[in-house]
Amino acid sequence: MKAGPVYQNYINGEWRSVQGESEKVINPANEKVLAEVNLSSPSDVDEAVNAAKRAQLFWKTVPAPEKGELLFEISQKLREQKEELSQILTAENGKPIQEARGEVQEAIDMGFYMAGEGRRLFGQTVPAELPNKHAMSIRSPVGIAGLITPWNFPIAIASWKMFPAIISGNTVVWKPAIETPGMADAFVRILDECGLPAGVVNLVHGAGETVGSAIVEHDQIDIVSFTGSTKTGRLIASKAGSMLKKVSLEMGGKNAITVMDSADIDLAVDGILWSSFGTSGQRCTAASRIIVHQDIKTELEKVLIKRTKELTIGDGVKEDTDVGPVISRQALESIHEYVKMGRKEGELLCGGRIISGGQQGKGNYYEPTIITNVQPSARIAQEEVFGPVIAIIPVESFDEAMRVNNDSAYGLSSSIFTKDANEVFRAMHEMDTGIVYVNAGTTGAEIHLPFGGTKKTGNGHRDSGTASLDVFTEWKSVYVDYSGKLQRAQIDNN
Ligand code: UN1
Repeated sequence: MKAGPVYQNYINGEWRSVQGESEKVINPANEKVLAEVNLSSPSDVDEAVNAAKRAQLFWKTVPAPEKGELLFEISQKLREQKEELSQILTAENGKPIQEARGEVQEAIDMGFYMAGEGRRLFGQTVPAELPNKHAMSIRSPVGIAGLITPWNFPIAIASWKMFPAIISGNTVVWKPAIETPGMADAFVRILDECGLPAGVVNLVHGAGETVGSAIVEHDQIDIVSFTGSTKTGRLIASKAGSMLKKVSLEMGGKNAITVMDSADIDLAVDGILWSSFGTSGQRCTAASRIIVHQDIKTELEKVLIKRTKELTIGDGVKEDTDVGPVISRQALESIHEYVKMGRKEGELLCGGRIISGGQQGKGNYYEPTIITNVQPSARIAQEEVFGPVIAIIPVESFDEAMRVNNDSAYGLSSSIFTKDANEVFRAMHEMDTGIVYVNAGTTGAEIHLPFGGTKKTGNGHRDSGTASLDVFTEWKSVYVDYSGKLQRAQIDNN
């Protein structure tokens, strides 16, 4: 059998293999080895940081519209290679090919969007308090950005961080997830082919505990942007906090879809299937709680069970697959443990089994699972499962639905299905998450709006949208006094 590729570091514009160990990259659909990845060491991270440091001196002086031209070319190249990139994504991550194409499209969109920002990067010009004085705010780069990104959206989330970082003059040390190094490799090859100057983006591979920590703890890294688990985010926050670094965190979710009594039931079921079982529930935005008005609960459950059983589960390379595998054997087992616990906290309506029976080589498939009559405080309704599992929570009123929606440690995305206009506006204001959908599921954020959440989902920052420029820039206030005399602010100068 032909050996797969061995993914390397990319430091200062050169591909380098490192001395350390390698790890296998596994296709979750069939558990075959796709490739190997060279694990970097803290000294590789140090080299990457030094390369980024040198490159930043030059990169910050390149006019942003010129950087935008380059981003435009990169985005065009991503578009040309959309199909190849999508195939790599499905092989490594398992998501159905249609979804993989959607994810690559997000990266393309983010590239074009940030290319345009090269001609904006707005600050503000405001009146000064004193005569003959000009006051304005401008953006300047934070410096060296350490990006730590997850396997569930290995190119979209990377693009949400990478493009705003580089358009605004930062340079980057990127550690993608160990499960999806091929996607990162392909992305960086495109940056390289398009002529991104050496050192502007550097790629290292490895585990969070070693390579991730080396990035976070490096004193030359000025900002860390992380998407991943709340547990890891907490560690990063405390380390970065004690080093007084800027840190942007995007973490867990326990997102709910509320279905009110006026809702179009078929539409709500479409929304639930896509948001809960699409991507095998492995989105931060996935819906894992369904809050249902009791008057339509029986009807909704009937349609939902029927439609869930019709889903096609299998290898994501097939065009008609609705639900692919989950990322790993370990994930499969963790999901199953949650379902065992959930069955005690509610009533199983369908699913609940490891399809491959846990047999090695059969792929990591889990049945889409519905558990009903769950209390809002149950663990299955409070903890992130990150799999195709939903808990149905019955409610008696809109007010109760809002209370249950907000009864979560997390705050990423919420959705409501209703035909009542007052409920639409009330939900928009009362749902306490960073993203709210009306008559659509909890997934499907667009890249030109801020992406992120409240409470334990994040730390107040946002990915994508112009909000991401606030993460990767510092505000600088500039005062130009052209009066020819010393004017003292806040003091009577007459
Ligand atoms: C994620 O799950 O972390 O809104 C990202 C969505 C996608 C991105 C999800 N556009 O579901």
